[in-house]
Amino acid sequence: MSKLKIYGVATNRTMRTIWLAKELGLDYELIETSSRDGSTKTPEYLAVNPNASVPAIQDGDLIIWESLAINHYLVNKHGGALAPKDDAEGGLALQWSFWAAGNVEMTALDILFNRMLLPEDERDAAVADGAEEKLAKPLAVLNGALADRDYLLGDRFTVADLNVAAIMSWVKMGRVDLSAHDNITAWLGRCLSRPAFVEARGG
Ligand SMILES: N[C@@H](CCC(=O)N[C@@H](CS)C(=O)NCC(=O)O)C(=O)O
Repeated sequence: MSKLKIYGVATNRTMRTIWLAKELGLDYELIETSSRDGSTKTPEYLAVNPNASVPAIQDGDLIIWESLAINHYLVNKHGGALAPKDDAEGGLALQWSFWAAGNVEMTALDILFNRMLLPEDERDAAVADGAEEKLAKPLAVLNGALADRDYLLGDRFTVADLNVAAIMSWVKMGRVDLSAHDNITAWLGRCLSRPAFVEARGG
């Protein structure tokens, strides 16, 4: 069986899949692919992911794109402590992944772009501040969910934590004020201090 191929670069959403692959101890090949050098738009890559975005994986004959779905596939395939142990955990893990993608990700990106990523003269502080206000509700939901537990599904780190924490790392990077959310701060600290995350980010 050929090695798992991960298309992307560690500085974008591909990091989520690299983080998981490292957590699972998978042997993989990172095929550097990025919109920055046009490699997401080659006919070869479009045959892998017609969205011209990363990450994508090829596992044998199977190709999957969408970072969070890739992570659910890999963890379900390889099992271990990060994998849901039954259907209930599987449902809850999906719930948290969809929740983070739908309620946090794009808002966090608005903040990140307008506070850090855009050239300074193109940043709009009002857009970033408005986005931060929009995050108040989902952050309260996440903080509440973590009130009586160390991790989203209970007492162990799972793919649900990995997917949500990867998105929440953008919130932290965007200097969103988390001072009213002690449970999130403690949980994010636990997740982002994991050696596999530190390694995936390049140390
Ligand atoms: N929902 C997709 C989003 C993929 C995505 O937008 N990836 C970015 C990198 S973080 C990308 O490849 N952008 C290139 C482009 O859209 O041209 C996922 O989670 O995988």
